Amino acid sequence: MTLEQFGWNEFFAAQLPAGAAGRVASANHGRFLVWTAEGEVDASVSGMLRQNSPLWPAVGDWVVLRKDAAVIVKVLERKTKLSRKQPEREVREQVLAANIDVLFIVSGLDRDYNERRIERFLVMAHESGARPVVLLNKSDLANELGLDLADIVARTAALSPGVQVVSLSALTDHGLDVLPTLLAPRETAALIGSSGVGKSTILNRLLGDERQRTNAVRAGDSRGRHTTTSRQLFVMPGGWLLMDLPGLREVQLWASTEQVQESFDDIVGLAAGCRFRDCNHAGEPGCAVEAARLEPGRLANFLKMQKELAHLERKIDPRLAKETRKKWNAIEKSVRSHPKRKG
Ligand SMILES: Nc1nc2c(ncn2[C@@H]2O[C@H](COP(=O)(O)OP(=O)(O)OP(=O)(O)O)[C@@H](O)[C@H]2O)c(=O)[nH]1
Ligand SMILES: [Mg+2]
Ligand SMILES: [Zn+2]
Repeated sequence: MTLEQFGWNEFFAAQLPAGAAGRVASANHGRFLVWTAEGEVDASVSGMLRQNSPLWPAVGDWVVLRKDAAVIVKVLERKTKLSRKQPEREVREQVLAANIDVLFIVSGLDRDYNERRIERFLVMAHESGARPVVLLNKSDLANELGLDLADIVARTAALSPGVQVVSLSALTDHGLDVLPTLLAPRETAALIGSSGVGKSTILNRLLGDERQRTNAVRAGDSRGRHTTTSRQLFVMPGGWLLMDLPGLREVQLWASTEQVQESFDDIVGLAAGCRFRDCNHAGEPGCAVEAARLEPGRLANFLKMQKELAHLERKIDPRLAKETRKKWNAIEKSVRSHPKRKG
């Protein structure tokens, strides 16, 4: 194999004109499987890197190995990185995957389908720098569930400007052949979504091999059983790369408030017409956003993510804390008083 077959390109070559690099294909308790031109290496991380956690390798990273030793000494600058706030830690970024060109946000068309969760994944994708594509899997169940596929695809596409939505079935292979066409040769994609949506099944079908374990969802609520437990990269037929990820239980964002605005350009566009420039769209007079009568869940989710990220920004920069506290208290009060929609 050549490094190009693992996704090596000018972006990385510019950082490392000479020398041997490899790509992290999987990680397991501080051990990293690294693909090099000479073969797979089971590598550890140098003491220097160990002390400098921002440089900790993630799956998908390009790394430099010590000469004649299976030790990672350097992580190359990332083209993109998929991050979330580390659960249970106040302010720590967790890089889930590096150097992803296309992010497949997978949702099941069964009871997993949740527009608010898709909106959240879309913010995460936009922040990452990868191109998001939403995959609505299990289309074979549409009839049984009484779903109008075209309608649900259109509704999903309306969640974010320009985002592509593909309905497919990993069970019948319907729509699967579209996926490879969404990438240029040697590009890398990753599959994210909740447990049980069929990420590993999609990977297996595209690979033509049952390489990843899969598991039936619970009958009552379509929830998965967290079958995949580690992130892993695969070379696909046709020369692209695909990463399988464990189902995400919770997605706490690691992004900026601006990033939320980029994902909700309808709300930002409407906000230009609000009477007050600093309108919170939460009961102020002359609010164009509220007047537009968007789906209430969408506005509430926008405000919720803005609030969450403003909180994160304040934690990172305590000087912001005082300024914004008042504003968000007002929003919270108003959002709470909005009737919640079921779904
Ligand atoms: N009906 C139907 N079932 C599917 C489809 N794709 C996957 N499944 C089933 O959904 C269940 C969960 O699939 P997995 O591939 O294990 O899901 P996953 O997203 O990898 O789950 P985690 O690894 O737990 O995150 C399995 O029983 C699959 O057979 C599909 O298109 N239609
Ligand atoms: Mg899986
Ligand atoms: Zn407003």
